[in-house]
Amino acid sequence: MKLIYSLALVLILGQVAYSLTIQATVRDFLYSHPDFEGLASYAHGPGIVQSTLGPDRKPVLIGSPSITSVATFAQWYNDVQGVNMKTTVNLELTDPDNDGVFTYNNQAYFPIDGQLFGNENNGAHNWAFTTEIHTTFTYIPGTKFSCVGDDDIWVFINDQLELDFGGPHGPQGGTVDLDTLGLTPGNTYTLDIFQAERQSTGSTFRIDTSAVIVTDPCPKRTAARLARIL
Ligand SMILES: [Ca+2]
Ligand SMILES: [Ca+2]
Ligand SMILES: [Ca+2]
Repeated sequence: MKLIYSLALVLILGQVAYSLTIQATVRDFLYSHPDFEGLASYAHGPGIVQSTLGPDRKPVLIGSPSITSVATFAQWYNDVQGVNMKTTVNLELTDPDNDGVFTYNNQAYFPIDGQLFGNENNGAHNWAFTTEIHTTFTYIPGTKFSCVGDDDIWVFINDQLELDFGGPHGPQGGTVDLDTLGLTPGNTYTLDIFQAERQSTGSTFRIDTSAVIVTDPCPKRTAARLARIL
């Protein structure tokens, strides 16, 4: 999975406007899956998954009344025939105010409407899905990473759980000050983001960051981005 710079193409008032595209895997589930929709419990909060990413680069379940079992949770971010279907979506982060903070803000996050298993219930949206993102960033002092979502949101930086908002809930999230993590400036670190939309009436997903300066197929663009932030 790659994070790709899409680049500096739009000139606004003489300034170059950059955008950044995060590639995500979205897996679709049916309402009949026991962890999605019509949940017996809406328990949410920190501590549902372990603080270190698993060796397969997936969250490791500790447990929650809102999640049926280790076996059902393992289906959230893995391909299981007959249980889920997947596609790839691009989340475009933009910086229209040119302050170096790139934002993806989707208050109606329905990336697979009319796709995969299709819309359920009233047919307005395809609810019940997960989002999985794996990428890397180059650490620069003074940068931050923010993520807010509905429902579950887990963000691992350098394989450690830094944003822990599991369970079905309204929009929740926070900001990681990357200066507090003991990272070495100029080094590259992993960033792994996991979301789940488990209960209808709302689905949101927002990322704000000045930090994600990632694996770019064009080194000149990466250099330009680094120079712009530094
Ligand atoms: Ca901005
Ligand atoms: Ca679905
Ligand atoms: Ca929801």
